[in-house]
Amino acid sequence: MKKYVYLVVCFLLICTFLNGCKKDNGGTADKPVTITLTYANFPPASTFPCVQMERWKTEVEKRTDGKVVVKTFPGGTLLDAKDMMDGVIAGQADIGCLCMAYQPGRFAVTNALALPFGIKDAKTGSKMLWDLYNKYKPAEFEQVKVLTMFTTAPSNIMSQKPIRSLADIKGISLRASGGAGEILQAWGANMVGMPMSATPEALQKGVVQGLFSSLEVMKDFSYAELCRYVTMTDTSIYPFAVVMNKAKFDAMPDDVKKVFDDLAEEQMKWTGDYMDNHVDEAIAFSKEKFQVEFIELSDEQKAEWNKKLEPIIAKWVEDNKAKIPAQQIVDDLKQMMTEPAE
Ligand code: DTR
Repeated sequence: MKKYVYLVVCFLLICTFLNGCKKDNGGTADKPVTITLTYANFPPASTFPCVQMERWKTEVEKRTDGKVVVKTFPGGTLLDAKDMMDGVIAGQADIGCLCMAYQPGRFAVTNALALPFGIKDAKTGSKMLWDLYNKYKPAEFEQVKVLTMFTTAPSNIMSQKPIRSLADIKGISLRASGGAGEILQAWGANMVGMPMSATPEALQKGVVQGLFSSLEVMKDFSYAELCRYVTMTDTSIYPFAVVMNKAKFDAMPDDVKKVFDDLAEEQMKWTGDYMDNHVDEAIAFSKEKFQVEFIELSDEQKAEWNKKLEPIIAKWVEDNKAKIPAQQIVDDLKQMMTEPAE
């Protein structure tokens, strides 16, 4: 009998020991503890926010020698577009990628990038956003660790009917978000606000007759099939941020923190480049596969369209100057536009 009691005690001790090892993610002396991080994203896996997420994951896993494993959740499977920031703060995901235009009031400083400055590409926009963030370190990011930021390429109008003039755009329902929406309104369109992830259904159901965004979506969401016309306006970029739960980041070992910090600016540049190249690919794809017509406005028309946008920046300064140094931000961005992106 004594022998059985002894065996049961031994068995229980072994179980307790093994269970303890499991809590350490299998860590042993020769194999260090693995840190598993969840990374939430709102659009489908093939789109640029998710492509940059997979690139970050690959780099982190490589540079930490497998010590960090990143589990990615595209398509809103862990957090949706508008829940991203709060979900990361609450720890529902360790990391999240958010489009700041979807919460314009919350990210007042960084959303200044969406004003119609005429920023020429994602490479330039991403660098400007990163520099602006680092200069002002806005309070809205105090509760998180910012892992990187980047922007889209400039927005253009994708539509089911040709838009060749301000008369053509009048009253057409076009989808946009945040600052870009005000631009559409200034041109006379009926702006319908919603995140990109809700747009395919809205287009299919005829709720909108087009959208205003960077053109890589013509390929990534197959909008080229539904929108056979693009009016080139090259206005307004959308700023994005990748944020991490602060407590989770603070608990990381120093060498892992360094890998994340070293990657921040590099990831911003990588994404800007990827976006610009991918826009070119999407234009070629749209012309070849769906014979999409790309409509160029004449110089007089461009002047006429741009004139409509003139009040927008001044109004933004007026609306925001009590909360943030709005005029200084506008002056900074105008200055940054003149500097090379490299
Ligand atoms: N233009 C913004 C942001 C955006 C551009 N490309 C994508 C792809 C997937 C999600 C968001 C975006 C927008 O229209 O929402």
